[in-house]
Amino acid sequence: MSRGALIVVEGLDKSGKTTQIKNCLQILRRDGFDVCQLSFPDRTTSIGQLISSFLRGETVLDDRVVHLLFSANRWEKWKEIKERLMAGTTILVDRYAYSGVAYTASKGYDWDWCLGPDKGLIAPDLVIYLSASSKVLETRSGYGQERYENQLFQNRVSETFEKLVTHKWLRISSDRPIEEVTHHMIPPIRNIIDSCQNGALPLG
Ligand code: T5A
Ligand code: NA
Repeated sequence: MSRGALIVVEGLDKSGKTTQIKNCLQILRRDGFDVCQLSFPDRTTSIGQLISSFLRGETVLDDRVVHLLFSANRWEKWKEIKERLMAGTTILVDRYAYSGVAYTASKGYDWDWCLGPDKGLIAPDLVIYLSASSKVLETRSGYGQERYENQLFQNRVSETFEKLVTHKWLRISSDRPIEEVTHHMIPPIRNIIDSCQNGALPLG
């Protein structure tokens, strides 16, 4: 039985991750691929609700507590992710451990400490980084409603993301029409699904 691919989409707030994953799912399903979506934070769990309330500014929590909650929120999906991949389903994930490091390290916390809690999570087969300047993103609808959505902090997060980007990441500019971004995402996603199905990539 061939496994599915774990594909992560990262980027600053309002870079279009949710929009792009929705479009990609639609196209891939139309073409017969077995694909599903997960998002982090997953606000539906009790841990996710704590995070959501913090992001909306309704709860005050120590930054380190929040960091650990974000990580716990991924760990509570670990088993489900593994089972779905093994069953052959490809998962498109809206943010993952990279966001965890990028946002907390941008507040000045120790890099290794930030990495620690997520160690052992399943490694993605592909990370797509949707890049755009914080100036562009600021104009997108809904911007500014949650805690980290201000240019000063987003610029710092952007610099921290740059430290996480490796040659294996695919950087796609999201400062262009939605359909154009989708058009650039589909071929590499198809390639990685193929590689996983023919066993070229072991589960990380
Ligand atoms: N966080 C997250 C941490 O601190 N640690 C962690 O471990 C994790 C996982 C919430 C916050 O939590 C932080 C990061 C975040 O600050 P979230 O729920 O993913 O994380 O919040 P956002 O990133 O803000 O997610 P959004 O859903 O709000 O933004 P998206 O998904 O990037 O953007 P999207 O697709 O909703 O688009 C936003 C708007 O822009 C338009 C869309 O139509 C929409 O109106 N748009 C475009 N407009 C023009 N051109 C394009 N190409 C466009 N693409 C989208
Ligand atoms: Na946000």
